[in-house]
Amino acid sequence: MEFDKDEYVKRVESLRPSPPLTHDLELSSTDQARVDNAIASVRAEGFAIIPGFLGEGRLEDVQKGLEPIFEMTTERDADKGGRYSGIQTVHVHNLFAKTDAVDNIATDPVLLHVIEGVLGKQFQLSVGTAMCPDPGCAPQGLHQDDGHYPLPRPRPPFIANTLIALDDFTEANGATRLVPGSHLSTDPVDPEARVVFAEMTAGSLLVFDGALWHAGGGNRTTDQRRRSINLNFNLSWLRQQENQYVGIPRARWLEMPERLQRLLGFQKVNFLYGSVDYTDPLEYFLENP
Ligand SMILES: O=C(O)CCC(=O)C(=O)O
Repeated sequence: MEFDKDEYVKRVESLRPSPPLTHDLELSSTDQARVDNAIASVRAEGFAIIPGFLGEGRLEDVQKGLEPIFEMTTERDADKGGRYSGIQTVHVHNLFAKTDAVDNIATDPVLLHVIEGVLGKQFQLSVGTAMCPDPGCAPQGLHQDDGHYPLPRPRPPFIANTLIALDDFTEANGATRLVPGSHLSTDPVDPEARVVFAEMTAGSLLVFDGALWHAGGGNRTTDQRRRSINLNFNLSWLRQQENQYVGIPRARWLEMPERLQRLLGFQKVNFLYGSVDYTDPLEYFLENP
């Protein structure tokens, strides 16, 4: 690449903060009330459920669109190593490289406004996963999703995690177990702590603070899968769980709408972080094949 000094100075002078991901996304008064209630509940209890987040048509479309993805899930015997114990269902990661069925859900206005309310204006998608504890899957152990960032607590929320139910979540088929209020605790939770089950109908959204102690429930049924889309968001100045710049092929990036490209990581934050040569990373990526 040729080096042009004047061009370089022009770029420095044109640096501006990126608009937030919710830019131009208006909410109806009903949706605004749903968002406000969800944010208040995440702050107080650590989690919230928004029933009917996906209407019937969108739910059917995504159930169908994700059929090939859920065929990829498999199981492993966790007693042989790794996390938890018993039979565990292996999730399908790097979701946006494998399908576009979730694109319009990831940038849904209600979802983005809720995440902004929990994390503030600078956030990104850390990892997208299809999760599906199958019949016979053992319960996970209680854990926090933000435990991989080794900083002392208390601290502001680093992660807002979501599960979008594609089947009804019931205690029997493995609804997520949550310890209400545990996101405010600086000590590890008592393994016998009182849990609530995130029972909800298909199409509902569960959102929780990454500091909340929680676990996938065991699936005691013999015939019910518990499918969900897991969209995990973090502060955009932290490292993402999944390296999506490497994991998502260039051709797939190019077909995405800009808001989704930015959500998945092409953002400049805190003045210069994430930029390339004083240039917005998305502009740079598009101009340099
Ligand atoms: O599937 C769930 O309910 C939660 C899964 C989870 O917390 C995890 O896999 O870390």
